[in-house]
Amino acid sequence: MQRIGGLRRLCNKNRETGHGRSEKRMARQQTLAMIKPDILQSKRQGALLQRILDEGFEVLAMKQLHLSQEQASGFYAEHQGKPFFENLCRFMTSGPLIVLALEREDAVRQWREVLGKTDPQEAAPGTIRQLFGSTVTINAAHGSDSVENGQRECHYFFSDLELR
Ligand code: IDP
Ligand code: MG
Repeated sequence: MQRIGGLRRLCNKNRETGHGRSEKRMARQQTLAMIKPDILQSKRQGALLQRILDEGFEVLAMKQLHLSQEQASGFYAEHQGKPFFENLCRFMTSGPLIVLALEREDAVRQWREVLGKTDPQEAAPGTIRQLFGSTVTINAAHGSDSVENGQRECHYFFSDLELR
């Protein structure tokens, strides 16, 4: 009993001070991914989901939806007024898409890296947008761009209960 108590205190101490193995661990994060309508239209959502799993992301929650104009423009509110906004919303409402709350260490940065740059022509070889994307608008998938936006965007589509 004594030893177990001592061990627990040591573990807690490491967590507080950042000493020991825990120091090197990145915090687990949640990020929102979307498999965009072009991929469902061409029946490649299975391949894209497999890539997500192969990259080590845990799927916390997932659902297929057909967004309304209101839902799409609400989700992309930060882009309202930009020249591509109308086209973006038209594309995102053109057919069903899949939203996924993903979790892993350093999830936001890792998922953006796997996704590649917004424009598939500029995305690095092997990234999702380079492999699956067509144009700067029709670019296969979405990823949150910060930890804060990851939380906000996951909660746009999922309840607290679904996100554990
Ligand atoms: P991101 O998806 O890489 O974060 P954002 O700048 O947040 O890129 O833009 C949101 C989405 O709007 C992009 O994924 C893409 O579908 C579309 N988009 C962004 N920039 C352009 C553009 O310059 N022309 C056309 N569509 C764009
Ligand atoms: Mg963005």
